[in-house]
Amino acid sequence: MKQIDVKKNILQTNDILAKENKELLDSKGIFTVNLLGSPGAGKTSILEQLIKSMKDNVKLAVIEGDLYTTKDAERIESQGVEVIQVNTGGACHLDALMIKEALNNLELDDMKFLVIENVGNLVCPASYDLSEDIKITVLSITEGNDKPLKYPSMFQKSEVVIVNKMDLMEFTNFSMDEFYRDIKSLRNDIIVFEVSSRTGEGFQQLRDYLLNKIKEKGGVTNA
Ligand SMILES: Nc1nc2c(ncn2[C@@H]2O[C@H](COP(=O)(O)OP(=O)(O)O)[C@@H](O)[C@H]2O)c(=O)[nH]1
Ligand SMILES: [Mg+2]
Repeated sequence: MKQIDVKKNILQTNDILAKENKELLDSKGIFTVNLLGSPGAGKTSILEQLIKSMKDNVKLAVIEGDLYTTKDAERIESQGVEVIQVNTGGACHLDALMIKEALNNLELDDMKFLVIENVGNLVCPASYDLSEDIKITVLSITEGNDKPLKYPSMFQKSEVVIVNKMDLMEFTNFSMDEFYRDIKSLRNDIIVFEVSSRTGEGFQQLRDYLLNKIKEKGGVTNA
């Protein structure tokens, strides 16, 4: 009996396309982030804060992944930043082919920073390389302490985790001690930023970290 491992084939094809995208992005010196997290964790809100404080320093663009709507892309566009909406038609993640098509529609010259907001989901997007330099997962404290250990793959693959909604700490039973213990057990070298996209707390450090990464990749910033 012949058996075909569809998942393996799909992932291999994805990796080939992701490599091609990466070569293009590297040749242009574009630092690329794959932004991950549950629906409602605050991915778009974090992007809005970052764009506000970075768009004068560096030419950036956003690829917005969503099941059906253009709501997030409209939020980004209203800040005057180039954005491409990718609707997955119900699929739970973006893939490298979608990114390839988005890149064909973006003005890449002079661009130095690209953020891909993935579909809100803590499981499927972790398996798909989108040609990013780093993965950043957003965890809001209202989601509870159990999420990193329940969804380990996404956190293990992320260079950075942003703990969002710190302004709501007094209304939750979230424990930062427990969070650090769990997250370090999954990935000891993970970098953590504690922020609130409501108050702006913690964004200076996150912005400095990203600007540094953009500079390392060759992007000129006037920050
Ligand atoms: N209190 C509070 N609410 C937040 C914060 N960040 C996002 N939100 C709210 O959480 C909801 C989901 O945010 P959104 O950015 O759309 O999440 P996404 O689905 O991950 O992109 C919205 O109602 C935001 O206003 C935060 O730091 N504090
Ligand atoms: Mg969003």
